[in-house]
Amino acid sequence: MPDELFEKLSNAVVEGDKETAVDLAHQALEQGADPLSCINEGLVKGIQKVGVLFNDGEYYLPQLIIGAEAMKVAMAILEPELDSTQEREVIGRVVIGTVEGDMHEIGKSLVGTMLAANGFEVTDIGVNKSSEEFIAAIKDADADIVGASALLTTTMLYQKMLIEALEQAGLRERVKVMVGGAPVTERYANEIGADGYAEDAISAVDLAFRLIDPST
Ligand code: B1M
Repeated sequence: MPDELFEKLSNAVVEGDKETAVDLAHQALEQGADPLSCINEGLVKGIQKVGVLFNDGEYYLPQLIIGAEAMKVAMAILEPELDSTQEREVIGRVVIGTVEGDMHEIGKSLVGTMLAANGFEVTDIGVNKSSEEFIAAIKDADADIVGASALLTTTMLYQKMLIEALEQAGLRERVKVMVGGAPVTERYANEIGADGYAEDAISAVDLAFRLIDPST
């Protein structure tokens, strides 16, 4: 029975079916299923499959978004039920946000959700965040990685300013910086001294793994 339930949860994410994902998460808890296994064997498998389909060109952004959303709503039901003794192994702590002056949140949230789905502890500080707000969150979360998203050519500059602010705050050695967003390029990331650039949410997860452990 649990195997069947896990498969259904996985399928709900693959199909981006939020309603079914929510129903199944409730059903799982009612039936006494282990919430951690529901996440790892159901939702994570589903979002990984979505990632593969996206990489293979069978899925496009909309499917990636609705898959991540279906995962997010089911996670919101299952996560509070996890015993403190069975917390998932945390790969690393990430603070993510959209930079100052920029209200675009969809891509940033998708990256955050995908990182969380892959075992990172993610603090999403939202949009239009100043360097000071990023820095306060990095300190609060004791973050290993900070992710700055920018969707406007006019706000990309704030990714550079964040790196400068981290240097001034003496945090640059302690925290890896990853940047992304539609106008951002690998070249720009190198120019401003970021540790990495990711084009999309799937490569952001790969990058985060590499930033935590360069041998992966
Ligand atoms: Co705006 N907008 N927008 N917008 N908007 C763009 C970005 C634009 C390209 C549209 C256009 O003109 N073709 C253009 C920017 C032009 C430029 O600067 N070169 C633009 C503009 C001009 C504006 C306004 C100035 C419009 C106006 O008011 N005159 C205004 C600015 C407001 C502000 O921020 N101050 C504005 C407002 C808005 C809305 C609020 C209406 C809305 C955002 C709603 C929301 O987020 N809640 C909006 C939208 C929806 C878009 C488009 C249409 C779609 C953006 C999106 O969500 N894409 C966008 C056009 C486009 O991108 N084609 C556009 C889907 C999302 C999944 O992709 O965000 O790229 P994306 O994220 C990807 C990758 O980039 C990457 O992974 C994600 C997933 O694969 N990624 C990262 C993103 N962040 C990452 C971080 C990482 C790693 C990877 O590490 C940390």
